[in-house]
Amino acid sequence: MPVAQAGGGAKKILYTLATVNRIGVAKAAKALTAHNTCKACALGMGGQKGGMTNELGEFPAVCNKSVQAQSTDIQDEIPVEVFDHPTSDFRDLTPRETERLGRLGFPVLKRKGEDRFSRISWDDAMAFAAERFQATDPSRSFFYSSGRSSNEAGFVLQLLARLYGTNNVNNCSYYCHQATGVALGSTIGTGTSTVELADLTRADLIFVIGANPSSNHPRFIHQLRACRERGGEVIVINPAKEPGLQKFALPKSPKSLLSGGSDIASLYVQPKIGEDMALFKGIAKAVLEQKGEAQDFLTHQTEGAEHYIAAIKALSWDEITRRCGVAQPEIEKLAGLYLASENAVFAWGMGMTHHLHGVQNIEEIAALALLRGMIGRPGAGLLPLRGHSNVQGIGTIGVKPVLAEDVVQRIEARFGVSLPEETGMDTMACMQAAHAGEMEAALIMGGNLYAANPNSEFAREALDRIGFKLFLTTTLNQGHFQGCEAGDVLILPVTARDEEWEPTTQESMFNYVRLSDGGIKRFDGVRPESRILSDLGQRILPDLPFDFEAFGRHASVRKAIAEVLPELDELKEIEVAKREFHIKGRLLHKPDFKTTSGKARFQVNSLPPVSSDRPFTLATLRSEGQFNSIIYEEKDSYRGTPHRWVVMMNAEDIERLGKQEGETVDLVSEAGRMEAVEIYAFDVPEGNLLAYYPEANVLTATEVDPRSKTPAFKSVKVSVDTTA
Ligand SMILES: Nc1nc2c(c(=O)[nH]1)N[C@H]1C(S)=C(S)[C@@H](COP(=O)(O)OP(=O)(O)OC[C@H]3O[C@@H](n4cnc5c(=O)[nH]c(N)nc54)[C@H](O)[C@@H]3O)O[C@H]1N2
Ligand SMILES: Nc1nc2c(c(=O)[nH]1)N[C@H]1C(S)=C(S)[C@@H](COP(=O)(O)OP(=O)(O)OC[C@H]3O[C@@H](n4cnc5c(=O)[nH]c(N)nc54)[C@H](O)[C@@H]3O)O[C@H]1N2
Ligand SMILES: [Mo]
Repeated sequence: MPVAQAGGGAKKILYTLATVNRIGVAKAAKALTAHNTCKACALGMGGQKGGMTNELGEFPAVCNKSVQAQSTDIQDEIPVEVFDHPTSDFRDLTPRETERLGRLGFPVLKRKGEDRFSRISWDDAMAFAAERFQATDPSRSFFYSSGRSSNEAGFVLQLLARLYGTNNVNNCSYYCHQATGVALGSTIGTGTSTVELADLTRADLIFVIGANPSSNHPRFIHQLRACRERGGEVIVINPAKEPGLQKFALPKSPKSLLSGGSDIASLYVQPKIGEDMALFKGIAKAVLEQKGEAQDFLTHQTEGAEHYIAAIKALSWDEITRRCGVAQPEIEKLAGLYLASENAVFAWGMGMTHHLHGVQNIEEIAALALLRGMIGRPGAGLLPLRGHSNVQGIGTIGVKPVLAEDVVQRIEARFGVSLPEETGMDTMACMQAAHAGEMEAALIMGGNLYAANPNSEFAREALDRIGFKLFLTTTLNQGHFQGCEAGDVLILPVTARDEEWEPTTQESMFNYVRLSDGGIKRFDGVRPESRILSDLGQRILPDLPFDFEAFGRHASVRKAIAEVLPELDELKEIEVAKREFHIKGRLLHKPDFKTTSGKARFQVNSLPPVSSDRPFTLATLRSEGQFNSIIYEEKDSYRGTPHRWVVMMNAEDIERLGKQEGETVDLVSEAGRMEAVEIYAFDVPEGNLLAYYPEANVLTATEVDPRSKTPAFKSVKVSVDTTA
């Protein structure tokens, strides 16, 4: 078993220094101190308070994730000679090498039947795109966005799609936090965090469930550390013993560096992958046995508590412990910490959403919080740890297949138009339709739909069957080259957030809207997404009662958003007032739930079915050196894995398979096979495996959670072939 090493600390400082050196100190300093929201996670750093400050105006330290994110943006332009190579040469590159080609500085087109991309002018590119969309039946098209684009670009994207004639509009949250939105809707009536950053400073207990913030939300670690320092507790629930969640060396704190790291988790509980629901029910059972429920709150502020409590009582300790693999005394210890807390915050990530029962997982978290009245007061509540820096904003402003009825009415009244009535499709439904040959055109704004998708072979085939793909991107990725043979593919280069010609806005995971100044000029040939979309709209929608070109200007877009979404009213003034704000009606400091009855609802769920198809359950996850499909470093400096082609496994399982660390095996699932992956011993429950995303998407399946339409990226049934 490898020795667990403290994350963060000296290594990170060295890494930051090395990255900054590579990209030039002056360039990096400008990128990091300008007033723009950080491009990495959704914690919401930066904005008007300055490059590296949070929403409380604190300036904690440089986050190396921000440096990483900037490092790809401030690369040089890709030389035009590179496009002399056929697309097959690009497919030979690793994701890291593809990203490291540089920034795309001009439009490139590859026509059906051709084997390479060539440079074309902006005018020809826009004319080509318009012609292709005009020749397509809108119901045979879809519009996808990742979560890095601005609110302004997102709003224009969805309006363009709907006026063109389709509701097939979606974003990466269908592969991310959609289960959260559904579960919070069914329990508390809103879909996002109930707490703001300031609430975290008042919490005396923070749960970190199915998330690895040491790599993915490093700034959140500061909050956890601060909670411990004031005597509070941090409970981690994660099958994998993540080194960075046990101890973390804060680069800012010399004391924590010298002593080898500060404690993060007070208690680290390791349920089996996919079996958290049993654990949550066990905690509730222990709370009830101690008569620790908030009776008054349950009676006056909630409904359905009696059914939930009856179901918990009916579930035996035997079944609970057998399913989750955590012993009763440990569950009782955990419940004891919960019972002792006055303000508990429940934070969670992809370990909760990436299952066929993702929605149920989160309904159980909500129930556990409601049981002790932990939602609807300051210092306590629910905190989904969001992914992309503006994924929440992209959803808020309507890049989703179904808009609320009142929003549709306001758009129709405001613009004098009528929107399509067919129900739009989620991301996987669009990919399935593409695979069935039913998609003629797709507009893909940011992201990497190939690498993000489960079952890579299916994804490649699906993308290849789309007649015309229009990509808007800053850098190239494998998603532009995998499945690019059969159709026409046009790639347009866009400005990064800090290069936008006009200010843009983003929404953090705390429902806080921030303003980014933009304005840095690095390349001549790139254009803002909103300009490209408004140009396209003007070309394909010449008969509108208004001029679509106005949507290339962000002040007009923000005015339109504020009129359509009254909770974003302050957006109208944000550029002038420079006043960032919380979206109305989201934070719950009082128990006024947004359900029809005004009460929070308990949902009763039975435990997920047990599948015995294959002996192992594999979770795919992120390493320290990546941002989703963008790979910065092959090794994982927290977990100690030397490269990405590894499977992390319990030491007993390695022995049982007659293998040793460092030897290789094949992983086999219904979807595919990962060959010759190196075994790496790791502290996970027996029968559980971990491997890195996106490489392991060769193994994941396209089946989705029926309620959130999210694939089970974290519970893949696999066999281990030792004969390879
Ligand atoms: N640097 C960096 N920052 C990022 C990203 C990045 O790639 N790099 N990605 C961004 C995005 S889009 C997102 S969505 C977030 C993702 O942030 P996280 O949610 O932290 O992402 P993952 O690494 O996929 O998985 C997190 C944890 O889930 C655990 N897990 C797996 N299965 C289970 C289970 O069944 N139960 C429980 N309790 N835990 C389980 C894994 O062991 C792992 O520690 O981060 C965002 N921030
Ligand atoms: N097996 C497995 N699969 C997963 C996951 C998992 O944990 N396991 N996680 C899922 C999750 S949570 C998510 S969110 C998805 C991620 O899905 P996506 O958001 O679709 O993918 P990313 O890898 O984040 O996209 C990176 C690309 O975005 C582009 N880009 C970067 N910055 C900008 C910009 O400013 N503007 C524009 N237009 N483009 C830009 C670049 O081309 C870059 O290569 O993957 C999902 N897939
Ligand atoms: Mo995500």
